[in-house]
Amino acid sequence: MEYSGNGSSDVDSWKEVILVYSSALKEIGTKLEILNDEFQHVHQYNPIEHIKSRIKTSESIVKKLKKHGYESTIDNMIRYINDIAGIRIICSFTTDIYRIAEMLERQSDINILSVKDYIKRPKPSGYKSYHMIVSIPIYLSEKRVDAKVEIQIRTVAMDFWASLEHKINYKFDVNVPEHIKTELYACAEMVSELDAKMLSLNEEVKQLSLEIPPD
Ligand code: 0O2
Repeated sequence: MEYSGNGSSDVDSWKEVILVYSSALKEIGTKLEILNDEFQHVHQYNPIEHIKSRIKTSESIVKKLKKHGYESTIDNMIRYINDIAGIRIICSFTTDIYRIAEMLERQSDINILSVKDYIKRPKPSGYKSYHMIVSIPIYLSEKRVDAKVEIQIRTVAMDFWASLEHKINYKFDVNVPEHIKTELYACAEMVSELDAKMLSLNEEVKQLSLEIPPD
């Protein structure tokens, strides 16, 4: 059953919404920790550098609803805002991104609702990241509800770029001067080059360590 709020007073509904989405973040967070630990056990390597999660602020939710022309109601936020619960997974290499996405896709209780691959098709700004909207069952005392979570997977370098670009957009209230946009786009290209270089270097080192016999 898709989560649709509890129909009681606004304050109670809001508390339940936060509880459900926080639980969804915990569930996905635990799954990721398990995958990372198991990967370390099998391959002696951690694909995940770190994870950040957050519940979208009520102000940002209202702003987004307004932007899309919806009234600010609890029903509308559950139905139309896909990133009330958001989790960001930061990895070292682009190959890790697809590895993590595949590991999540294989989990039978995670339902993939949509995927946007901004690595294969970057945004005009230069933004790169792999986005998934998933839903996950949450078992409350008297019902099971499915809560949506936005998962963003990106490399350390992509994350560095996105954080700065986000700060710049905020500072200029989206009216970013053209020359800064151009510079940012050029930096995004450098990020791609750096990611590709680091990946090939790592592959080469892996190959060399395979060739070196142990003592
Ligand atoms: P915040 O403050 O990070 O939560 P949507 O509007 O989400 O329904 P959209 O725009 O198609 O639909 O979703 P998309 O493209 O998957 O982007 C969702 C999130 O990705 C954004 O959330 C940002 O976190 C991030 N993002 C997308 N494009 C850019 C970009 O050009 N630069 C940066 N720095 N981040 C981006 P919010 O809600 O916009 O913001």
